[in-house]
Amino acid sequence: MVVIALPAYNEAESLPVLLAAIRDAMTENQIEYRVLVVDDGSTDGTAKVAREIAVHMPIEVLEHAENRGLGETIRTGLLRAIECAGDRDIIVTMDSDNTHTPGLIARMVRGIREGSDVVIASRFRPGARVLGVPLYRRVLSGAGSLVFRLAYPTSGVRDFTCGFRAYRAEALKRGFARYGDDFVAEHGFSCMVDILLKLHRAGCIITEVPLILRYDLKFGVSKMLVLRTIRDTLRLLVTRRLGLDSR
Ligand SMILES: Nc1nc2c(ncn2[C@@H]2O[C@H](COP(=O)(O)OP(=O)(O)O)[C@@H](O)[C@H]2O)c(=O)[nH]1
Ligand SMILES: [Mg+2]
Repeated sequence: MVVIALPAYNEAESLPVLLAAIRDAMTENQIEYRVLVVDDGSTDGTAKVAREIAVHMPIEVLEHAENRGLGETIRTGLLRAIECAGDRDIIVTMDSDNTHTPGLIARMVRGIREGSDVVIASRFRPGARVLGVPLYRRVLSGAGSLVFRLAYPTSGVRDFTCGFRAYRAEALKRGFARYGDDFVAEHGFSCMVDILLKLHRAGCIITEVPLILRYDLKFGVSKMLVLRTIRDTLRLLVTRRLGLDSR
């Protein structure tokens, strides 16, 4: 089974489109699945929309009473996902803004079955395409990739920050067993790097498949706080690189 955890903050508009695309992709590929929508204190009825669609689809809705940020939302989703998942199952995270194509999940699942513990949908592999992303964001993610590849060479990884990933459930279970809630210690968008560096340290095999990022189909504006994400990510990089955290 594949458990798809969707962090969602004010995504009432995009969820119906994304969830229908997930259902189609899973049906086409005959993949047994369930979706966990984690509503992070949205004010636009995100949870209500998700519950309505749950009548037709295997969806569970989790709710934070108030907005707590992407890190805690990912943590809530992953913790629930490892509860539902057996060791052989696969846990996928993706953005809820309709920019990540669920059709790629089948390939990511195959990557796990072929021996990876983590498969990243990557903007930096041959065949990847990035549509509709503003230039400054492309420069930023390119620079992020370069800095991490130089400072923290991680076999198989070029895209450290993308939110679209598949994990072997057993690898995430080991991560939470080792670090507890601190497995996802970062509160903001830097949580994606945080998780990856910890899984790498735990000896996970990480590979990538090319992503076609459809930012041109995005509903609403980006919720990433650019300066805060740069600051958090650099701090994380320096702390890890200098070994200031012992784990
Ligand atoms: N839980 C939570 N999720 C958020 C928050 N901000 C953004 N998200 C979600 O994180 C994902 C990434 O945000 P998005 O706006 O797509 O960022 P971008 O793709 O980098 O421009 C989406 O699924 C959002 O709904 C937040 O404050 N809390
Ligand atoms: Mg997005």
